[in-house]
Amino acid sequence: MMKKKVLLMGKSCSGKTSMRSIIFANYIARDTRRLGATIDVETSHVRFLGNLVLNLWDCGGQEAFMENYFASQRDNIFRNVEVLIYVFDVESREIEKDMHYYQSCLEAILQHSPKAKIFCLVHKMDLVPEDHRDQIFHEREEVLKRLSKPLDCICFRTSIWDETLYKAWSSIVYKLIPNVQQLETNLNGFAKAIEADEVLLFERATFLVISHCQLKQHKDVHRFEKISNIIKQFKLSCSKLQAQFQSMEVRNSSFAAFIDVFTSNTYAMVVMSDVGISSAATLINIKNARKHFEQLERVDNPSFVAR
Ligand SMILES: Nc1nc2c(ncn2[C@@H]2O[C@H](COP(=O)(O)OP(=O)(O)OP(=O)(O)O)[C@@H](O)[C@H]2O)c(=O)[nH]1
Ligand SMILES: [Mg+2]
Repeated sequence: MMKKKVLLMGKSCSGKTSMRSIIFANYIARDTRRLGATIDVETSHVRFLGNLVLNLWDCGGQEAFMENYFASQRDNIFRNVEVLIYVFDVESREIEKDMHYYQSCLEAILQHSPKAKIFCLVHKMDLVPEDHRDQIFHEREEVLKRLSKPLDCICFRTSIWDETLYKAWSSIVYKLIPNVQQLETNLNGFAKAIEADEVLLFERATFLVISHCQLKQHKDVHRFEKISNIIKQFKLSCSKLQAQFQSMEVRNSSFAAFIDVFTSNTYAMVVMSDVGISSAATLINIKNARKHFEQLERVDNPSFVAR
């Protein structure tokens, strides 16, 4: 078992518990309005891809708690951190104070976990008019990158009301999967063998994209996170009817797309533009690849343990 500590920080009401609940606890966006403020730190373990366990530390952002994290709890909070996710409310009126806390956080990270990867989420972007979003995000990103030096930070714009949340979290967990390269190489081989345009692997519980391979260009660069979002919503609707989502096929005159249970921890999506290849053939190909990919995810696979 490989455990990775993920710190979720940012001021109170910035949306930390909301995003955690949507990605890892099957909440829908509307339900997050009922969440109360997090008291101190809420830790949870999320099993990801079977062998990887994400140890999420959702740190309540009220000032009294924050001050404590930097003082008496400093060691405990900032030790052994693999990833820091800092959430900023884009509509915050106290930007200077937010930045001050962010920098205190970075100082503590630099001291206790200098190798941690840092992600900043400029969150609640739905509250900004659409034609201002690019500009505001780029301004914030520039400031954050400058303030983060000598550490590097990767910034995302997010909102719980659209697929941007999935894009950010997919990119974050992607950096945590030990053998992602090997998965991708194998996926590539698989896609070529079955003549697919594109193959994606989704983590089973969260429906985050953890690996993909693209053999043909596609113009929609947001298609992965859109699918994550749509299928997750669909899965939730199924479970309300006590039904379990298993597989799906969409077919028209120009493509066929299949989503199917793959390994014990993943779903696969296969997109084919040669519609002459029958569904049964593709489904058998997916089935036949299962065993091989199952092997790649095993904890005793040397490349899984290596990194
Ligand atoms: N408009 C909008 N509201 C959001 C978004 N994300 C979260 N919220 C709302 O923000 C409020 C506060 O969210 P929480 O997730 O409890 O905030 P928190 O960061 O965990 O706060 P603390 O636990 O006090 O640190 C809730 O009412 C959410 O519905 C978003 O992307 N857009
Ligand atoms: Mg909270």
